[in-house]
Formats: sequence, structure tokens, C-alpha cells
Amino acid sequence: MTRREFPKGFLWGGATAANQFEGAWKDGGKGISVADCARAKFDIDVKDYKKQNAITTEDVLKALETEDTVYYPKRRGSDFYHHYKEDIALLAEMGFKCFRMSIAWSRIFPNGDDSQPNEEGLAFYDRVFDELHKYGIEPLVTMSHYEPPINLVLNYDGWYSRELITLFTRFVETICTRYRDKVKYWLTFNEIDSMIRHPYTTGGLIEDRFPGKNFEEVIFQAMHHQFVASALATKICHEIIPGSMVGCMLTKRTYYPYSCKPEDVLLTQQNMRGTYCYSDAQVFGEYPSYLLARFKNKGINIVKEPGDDAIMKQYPVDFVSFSYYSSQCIAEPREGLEHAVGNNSTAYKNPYLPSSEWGWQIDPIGLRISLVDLYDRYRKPLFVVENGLGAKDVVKEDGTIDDQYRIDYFSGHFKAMLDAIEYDGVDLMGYTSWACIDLVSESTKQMSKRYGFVYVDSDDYGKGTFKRKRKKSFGWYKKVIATNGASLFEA
Ligand code: BGP
Repeated sequence: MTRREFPKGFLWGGATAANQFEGAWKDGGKGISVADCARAKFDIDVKDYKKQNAITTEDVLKALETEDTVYYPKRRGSDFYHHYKEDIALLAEMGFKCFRMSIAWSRIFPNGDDSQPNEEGLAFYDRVFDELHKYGIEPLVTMSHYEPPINLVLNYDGWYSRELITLFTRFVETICTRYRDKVKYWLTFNEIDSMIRHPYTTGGLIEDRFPGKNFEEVIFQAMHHQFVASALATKICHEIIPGSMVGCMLTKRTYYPYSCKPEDVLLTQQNMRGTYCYSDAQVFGEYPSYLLARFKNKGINIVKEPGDDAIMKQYPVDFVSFSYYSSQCIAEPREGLEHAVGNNSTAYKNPYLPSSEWGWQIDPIGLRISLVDLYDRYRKPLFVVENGLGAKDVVKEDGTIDDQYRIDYFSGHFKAMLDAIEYDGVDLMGYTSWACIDLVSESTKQMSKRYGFVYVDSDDYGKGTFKRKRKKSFGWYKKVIATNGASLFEA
């Protein structure tokens, strides 16, 4: 059998996000972000995303009055801020070619509207990028990954305010200028579409601050500002860093009709369009007709400034990155079907697929289907920037951590990726697993929902030594990277 391996130069790596990983929420001159004010709700069902994501202005004001890090897990994360040298050495030991991370806006402009950037924050990321380059690891940097400064929520109404476009592009200009020789791969906004599912986290929007307004319209207005800001960020990046590549980042939903009943198939198609409309806007540089139709049918009016359409059209992204964890089934509501959840969404359970402990269904073929769909739609290079299995890893008596279930998850998904490349002609730039080192879960704020090849000794309440431990999957992934995927097919 001919040796199968990934294309030469395939960017193998792993992903993190500042707000879930760095900790040090006030160190080095950092300002407070929306993530620092989101209290954990360990008493709430992890599958109840509505309740997990709900937040009020009062909640935020209460958070600002306390230094507590027990019930504000994103204030401590995995303390990457103080462990970055050790962590990057572990990534290098696995042979990483690429490391996805985000720059916390509030570390650079503590309040978002400061007249000058925070030099200590800029210097921190200089050190991180230098450390990565020491090992030949290419940074893939997300400009906005759920971490706007809280000041922009309380004094500007978050992304609903058009001023955020100016403040954000100033942040982009600052980081592109500072890191022009260190970073060539950038993503603008993490999962712009997630603004609908968690408007506070993604857009700094709190419903009680918009009395009497149609909050859905507020969300789409904020999303419009992010679309314009994303296009301008692409422009700025290309101007300051010749040869740089800028990508959008989509929550890749993958829906199957629960049955061949035409109503189920139609609903599935509608749900898929409800996913693609956001990447369409950033790849084609215009609102797709069915999103405009949706606005019209729901009476949603988006206020645009003259020139917005031209900016979006003129500065589309260079590649399409996305997160893929699981697939779900769509059907006309009817009795007797079991529900399943996945990444802040609920649909119907696929009887042919197993589920994680958090109810996310495990579907490697779904990743191949997603890659083919996205490549056929956009004909642009793709990048899988989030994929992984959240699980309750256990440290055994002998100190080892046997996460064979995670190896099985990755093995199936990696083979699916190679099939998409070799058999379906997909142009795939690279892969960064979520999350290469254990960190705080975005939706549930748990440390116990572990994703890493590296275990972090901290529990949901922040108790522990924060020591790092290699899991079984660490050595397995190291071999996959060393053989560029060929070891996947060894007996
Ligand atoms: C994605 C986010 C990541 C990550 C991931 C896993 O939507 O981009 O930040 O958190 O979801 O979700 P969770 O952490 O809730 O398990």
C-alpha cells in the first residue's frame, strides 16, 4: 500500500485563546475584559447554553467589585502568562509547526479607548512570539477571540456602537505594526456568527442595556460593525505586512436531515445557510441575499454608512478557517426524537453516532463533509483552527493519563482530513487542535472539560499546582507530526 501522508509543509499545531488560557487578568497593565466579568455557573446544567450565557449589567458591576478568581475562572485560565516558556517548549517537543493564540485587546489597550497602548502588554506578546520562533513555530494570531475590554461594554454599548470600528482598527494597526516581522498568519474575529448565541462574549452586548429595542436587530447591527472592521483589519494587515494572510473564522455547523422527509431536508438546508451567511459576508464581501431576506422578513434594519459595502467588497479574506467539533440532526419538531447539544447549540441526536461526556456527537466523516462543502463554496484555502474532544481526563495512581479516547477521536478526524485532501481535492493549509493544552472551557468555564495533549493540574475552582503533565496523546501527536500523518496508517 502506498504511504499516505499530508502535503509537504502542512501546518500541524494546536490552538488556544487568551481569555481562556493566559490568566494574569490584571498583570502587566492589562485592563478588564468581558471574560473577566463572566461568573461560572457550576450549578447550571452544562447543556443549558441559554442559562450558561445569560448575563446582566448588575452581574458585571458585581464582578468589578471583587478580586475573586475562584468563580471567575477566565481570570486565571491556565496561567500561560507565567508559564509561556515551558508551554512553548512542550509544543516544540511535539514538533508543532504552528500555534494559534489570540492577543487580548485589553492587554494592549486596557480600556479599549486609551490614548496610548500599554507597552508591558506589547512586550509580553513580543516575548511569546520570540519564544515561538526560537523553535520554528509559526504564530497564527486571532485579533478578537471573545475578549473586548469591559469599558467598551459599559461606556460604548459594545459592538453596537460604530465607534468600535475605529477603536478596533487602531488596535489592529498597533499590533500589525509591532509584530510585522513576527506574525504572518492572522484571523480577524473568532466565530462572528457566535454573536447570536452569546452576544455578550462576542459583541460585548447586554440586553438590559437596550431597553425598548429589538435585541436581535442590535445583534445584527453589531455584527455589521464587525464585518466592516474585519474588512478594514484585512486591509491594514496587507498594507503593513506584505505577504501576510488573513482569514475569517467560522463556527462550522454540520447538519444532517434526520430523515428523507422533504420538510427535514428543507429545514437542514435553511440551517446550513444560516451558518454560511457569515463566512459568505467575509469571503464574498457582501451580504448574501438570503440574509437580507431574513432581515426583511424579521423587520431588521441595519444602519450602514456610505462606503461600508465598498469596504466589505474590496477587502475579502484570503482563507477560510473554522471550528469543527461535531455534527447534529435537523428535523421538523416531532415527538420521540432525542436532543443533542454541540458548541452552544441544540438539535436532534444522530442514532448512528457516539457522544462525548458533554453530549457533543463524535463524527469524523462530518469533518470531511465540512471540508468539501466549504471548499466547493469558496474555492479558497481552508484551515481547521479548532477541533478536539472535551473529556474528564484522570491522573492514574502511577501519574499517567491515558486519553486513548482522544487519540481515537483525532485519528478518525485526521484520516478524514487526508481523504478530503487526497480524494476530494481540498486545499487545506493546516490544523490546530482545540486546545493543545488544557484551559478554561468557553461555554461552561470548567477546567474539568479538558482538551489538551498536556494536562494542567488545576480543578474547576482553580485549586492545584498548575503543573503541566504529558498525556498519552502527547507522544501520539508528536509521532503524527514527525511522520506528517503517515503513522496514522501504521498497524
Ligand atoms: C469555540 C471557541 C473556543 C472553544 C471551543 C470549545 O466556540 O472558539 O474558544 O472554547 O468553542 O468550546 P467549550 O470551551 O465550550 O468546550
